[in-house]
Amino acid sequence: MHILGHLILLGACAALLGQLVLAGPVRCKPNTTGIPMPSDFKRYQDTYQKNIKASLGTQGCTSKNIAARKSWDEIDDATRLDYIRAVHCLAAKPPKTDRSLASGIVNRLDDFTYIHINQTNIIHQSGYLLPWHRLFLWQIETALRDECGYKGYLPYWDVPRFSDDQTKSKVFDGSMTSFGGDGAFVQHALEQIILPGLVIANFSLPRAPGTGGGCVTTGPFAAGNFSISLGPVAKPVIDPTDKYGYRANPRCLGRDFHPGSSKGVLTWGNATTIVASDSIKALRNNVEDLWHLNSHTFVGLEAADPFSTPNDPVFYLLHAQIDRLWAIWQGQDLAQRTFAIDGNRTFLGIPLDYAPNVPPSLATIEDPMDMGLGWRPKTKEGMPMTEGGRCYIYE
Ligand SMILES: [Cu+2]
Repeated sequence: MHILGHLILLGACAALLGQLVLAGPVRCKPNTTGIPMPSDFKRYQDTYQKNIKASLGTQGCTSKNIAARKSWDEIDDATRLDYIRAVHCLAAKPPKTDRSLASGIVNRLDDFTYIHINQTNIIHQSGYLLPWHRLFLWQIETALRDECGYKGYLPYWDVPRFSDDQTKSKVFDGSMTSFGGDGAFVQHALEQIILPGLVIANFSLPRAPGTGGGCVTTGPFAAGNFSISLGPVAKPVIDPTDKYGYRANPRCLGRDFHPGSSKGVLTWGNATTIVASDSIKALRNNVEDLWHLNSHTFVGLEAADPFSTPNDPVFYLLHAQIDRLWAIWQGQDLAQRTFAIDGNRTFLGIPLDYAPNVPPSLATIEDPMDMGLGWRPKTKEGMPMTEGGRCYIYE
């Protein structure tokens, strides 16, 4: 896989050099593509970056060691290939989770998918959404670097830049330096998928058919290059003997792009509304209503299963974009906003049928969160970007 990748990198740069001999100065760097960032969003981003930089130096995070998380479209092919190589490396490593918890766990990536499934009804449509996923992203970034030698930091999918057509992004252009494209087209209809675990029986969400529905056929995560095991969990019919999809179910990675969830929806306008939110309540509602669900729905199928969604490796770039929006919002006023929390302790405040001791009341920053493998940090540990081992800025 990585040998092929290097050949493609050399090929792409050589082709570029060949053209440039005729056409102008040599540049093996990607260009800024897509819909340009509007000046109002840029103002919020500039303020965030300025305030973060001004806050550095007291907690071991300095202007010298701060990590820059960049757009997948703005990093170079060597970094993209290194990231993809490291994801495959985690997929080839044994898991750390006790398999008696979920017999379908086969590799190190499944440790992440497992705890996400296990915590889904607590960490979505709740007060923990943003801090839990912030620590989750940091954990995979650390695993990619420390266990698989990835040299860069977690990239983000610059969703609003490509809201008109996400296949124009290097994230989804189908090349070996992307996450591949859509799934193969399979005729399918709208379904209601049931979310298990909530005391409201058969609580379901609609899932509209998109332009794919089958296996990803291009790129490094296409069928044959990559497989997944846990889930799916949210389905039209739940199997009571395997309610959370913990049994092995080896299969290809499927997608079902839904352009209607992106075009006119995942726009710079809505991104600006999110970072301009005037309270934590507005921020959380805007993130959930304008962005979070829609970005999962755009990718579709495995990525749109609220439980086992990390099965799609693009999950981490999708959530880095959400983490970036929260970071920019926090960065407008770090003193007032870093530890702001809003929301319940469970999905929409609905009690859970398996955890009667998790009260559906309001979440606090002192509440512990379960990150898996025995790590139970307080919610407030998942909030600053430059403390407690976290040290990063979105560029
Ligand atoms: Cu999630």
